Amino acid sequence: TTPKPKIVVTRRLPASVEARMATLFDAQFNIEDNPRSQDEVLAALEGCAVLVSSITDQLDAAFFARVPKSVRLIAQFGNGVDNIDIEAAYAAGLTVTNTPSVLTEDTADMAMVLMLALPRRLVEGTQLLIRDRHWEGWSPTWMLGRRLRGKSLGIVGMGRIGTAVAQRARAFGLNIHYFSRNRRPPTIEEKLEATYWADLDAMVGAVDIVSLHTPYTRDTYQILGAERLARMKQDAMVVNVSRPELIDEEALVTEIEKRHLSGAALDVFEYRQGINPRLLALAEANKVVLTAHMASATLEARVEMGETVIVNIRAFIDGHQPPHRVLPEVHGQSRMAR
Ligand code: 8YV
Repeated sequence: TTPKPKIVVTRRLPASVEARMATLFDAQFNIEDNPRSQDEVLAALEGCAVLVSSITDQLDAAFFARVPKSVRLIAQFGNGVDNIDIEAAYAAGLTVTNTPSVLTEDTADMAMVLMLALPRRLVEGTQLLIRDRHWEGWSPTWMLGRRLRGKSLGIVGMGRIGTAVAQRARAFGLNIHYFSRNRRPPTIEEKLEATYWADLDAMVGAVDIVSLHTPYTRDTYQILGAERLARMKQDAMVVNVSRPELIDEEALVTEIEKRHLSGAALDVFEYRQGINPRLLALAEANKVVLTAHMASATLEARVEMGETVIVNIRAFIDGHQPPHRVLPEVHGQSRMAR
């Protein structure tokens, strides 16, 4: 029998996924689940064919310059691949895959949770009771929020996740607008009752909520920058379940502090140099709702992501085209491409 392919998995995965990987592959797991340095990953990879990476691994050009010759595939556990220099990977003769689709619906659900949480004062309502341990009781003007129905939603990036958000948002009575690299066919636009905008500046200035669903590539860095934020409607709101780098966070904070924007609901924000204290202050004042990169964090999605990684690895090892190959010309230029 041929020996099992050697793989390195950089982070802990659900037990059922690791168990299946252990039967199919000669797998090295990261029992401590600590984010590993590039040197540690490179050392572990010696003689291995596949790296199962995730967002916490920085796989840049320097990494691919040093990656052992035995390594042929980077199988990302995740949809976003902004931690990988895709061009450098292919230039070094490697293939890159990801795990799209299986996290689409859960991520879209979280976008709706966030979109509703702020205007319907979800976090504030809970915190109040925890703080006071007491409630005076209902009154007609108690905790009035604002309704979502009838408002307009501007989706930036109408791919799988953006489309799933549009479907949900329709059911909540929102009017759907979108900007996207690729305009969707008329049948899809009709089904979603979505209005396409070729001009992002114009769309951003016309909607009540801007929600980001584009990957972080070279073209999307701070796609919601200071100028666009300044163009947004009075009392408009921002939702982000994608990547922090899509927003000029300082400018966002300023627009909320100035009471131009009503707030933001963010699953992603800068944290590596510390979470912005002004952002936290706005969260304390219930102008901002923060969750910490949880949009796809369901057990079901994580298991399916693991299964998708396995499907990609097996196809690749068997000499077939892995089903979820990431190609720079389709995905967009990697943010790290020079
Ligand atoms: C994960 C994600 O938390 O898939 C993505 O792009 O952001 C999340 O599903 C993480 O990236 C796993 O690597």
